[in-house]
Amino acid sequence: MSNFTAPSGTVLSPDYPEGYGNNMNCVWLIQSEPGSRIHLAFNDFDLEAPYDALTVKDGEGGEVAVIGRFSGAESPTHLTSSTNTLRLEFQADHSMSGRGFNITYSSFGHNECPDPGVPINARRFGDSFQLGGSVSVVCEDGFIKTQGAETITCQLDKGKVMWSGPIPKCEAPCGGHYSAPNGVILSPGWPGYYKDSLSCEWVIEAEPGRSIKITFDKFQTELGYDFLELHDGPNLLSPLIGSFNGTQVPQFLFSSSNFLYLLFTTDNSRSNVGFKILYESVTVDSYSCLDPGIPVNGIRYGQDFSIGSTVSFGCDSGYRLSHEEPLVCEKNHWWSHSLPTCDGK
Ligand SMILES: [Ca+2]
Ligand SMILES: [Ca+2]
Repeated sequence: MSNFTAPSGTVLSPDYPEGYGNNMNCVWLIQSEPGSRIHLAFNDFDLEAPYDALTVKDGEGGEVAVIGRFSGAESPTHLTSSTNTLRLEFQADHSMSGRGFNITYSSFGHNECPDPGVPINARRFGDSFQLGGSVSVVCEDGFIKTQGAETITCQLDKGKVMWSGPIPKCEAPCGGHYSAPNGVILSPGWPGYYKDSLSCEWVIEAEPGRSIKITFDKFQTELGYDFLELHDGPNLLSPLIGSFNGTQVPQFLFSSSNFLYLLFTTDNSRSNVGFKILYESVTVDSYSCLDPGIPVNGIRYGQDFSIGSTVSFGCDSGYRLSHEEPLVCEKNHWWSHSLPTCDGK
């Protein structure tokens, strides 16, 4: 049994995150100042379901309430006690283990709310956690709020001081319709790995008469199984610009119209970091094509992008061009072919 009496700290399962042992029976007792309460934030949680479990008990002596029993990957993100004593009991059976858990606790006063921390992928404004205080959370570019309101207020609710709603959470969405002049599209789960069996659609819309420029800031998917398709128009029926997987993407791409459609599909196993794509609405020059870009691990011959001109490409040693045809800037301001890639030999 371990005792914690500091105002804040971290509780880790044995050997976290390598996996705990078998036949475990561990107890952590957290005690804060009389009159204060304790807040738990579950940063990571993975136990063998349903055989290994963590039970959280609130109180001491004769008045102990079980406020949660958790197994598998199912844990709340936050938990708050009503008393100044929390008891965490962890039991593991005779075989198999998960990653374990990483929980941080902090104590807070009678007339305050627990420190909500700074949610990941977000910025927090305000640091008054006292009764009547409020904090706001704004998601970083590319993320949307999937839980909680933008502003939470520390208030009295049924005799208990608590936040007016759940602590906001910002996540990268699976799809959406974007019409800002510029922005970011992230694979769901970013900056972590994306999930299996996804089918996410994004539509980027610029003002009529403008084009959309896409820049690949980061791209890595499971080679041969997880694809990002780009179509030159508003939907799946629009002409295909390219279907990308692995790490081979052009530096950037342009739409010929004011719409761009993106479809990300993943199969049922193995994932990767995914992608970070920047988009911006640009004006097309009426006498030329847009910069076609340069393949990763390659070079371009030719700087003239006016209608009728030609550019060609080469690759660094060890790489081979996916196609040899030069690109010709056609009358519709669109290159005759897609940008070749340089593939490892
Ligand atoms: Ca087990
Ligand atoms: Ca996959």
